[in-house]
Amino acid sequence: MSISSHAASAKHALVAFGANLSFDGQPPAATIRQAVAGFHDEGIGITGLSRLFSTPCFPAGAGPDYVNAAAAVTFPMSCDVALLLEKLHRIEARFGRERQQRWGMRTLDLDLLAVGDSVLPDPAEQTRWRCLAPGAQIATTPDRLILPHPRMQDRAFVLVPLADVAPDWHHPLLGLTVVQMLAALPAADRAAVVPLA
Ligand code: PH2
Ligand code: MG
Ligand code: MG
Repeated sequence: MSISSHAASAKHALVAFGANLSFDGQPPAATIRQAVAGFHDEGIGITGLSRLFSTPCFPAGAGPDYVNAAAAVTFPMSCDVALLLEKLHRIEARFGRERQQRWGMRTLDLDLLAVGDSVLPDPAEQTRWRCLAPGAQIATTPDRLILPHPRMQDRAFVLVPLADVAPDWHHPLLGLTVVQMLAALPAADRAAVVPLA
């Protein structure tokens, strides 16, 4: 029988929020809270939302501190990953995001971290991007979507918020949970990610 016996009515994804510039006179934390409301307008359900955190800019000194957060979301079975990404870009645009400089300052950054346990475009390419040397990480940008996000395992500003909403999500290639990836980072990186009052 080709029809799944599961009543699978939605797909699941993990999204990271980041902002370090004010938009329309309001600070990054307010932008992130409003963007959350914007998800509903795009037909994306939020099933879990982390606390908001203050995090030092990466690379250090490249700009103001960020506010970071993470969400677990659901989206319709009829929506493919490209359409989900389009929706996220549309929300970014509503909050003043201009795509200029890579790793530059931004009013709102929404990064798709994972869609279930999907690996895109394939395990070899995901691994190649994940294992890129630091210099090459700065110099090259993938021209297609890589999932899971190739840098997620490196960044406390992603994993600390994500641990609020999906501590047990397994990286499909590393075989580690969010909590385990976080434990593998330097303690100083984790300690620098501080909940907003
Ligand atoms: N995002 C970046 C570059 N640097 N630093 C922090 N702390 N948080 C971010 O979300 C972030 C960053 C590129 O998207
Ligand atoms: Mg981004
Ligand atoms: Mg980003």
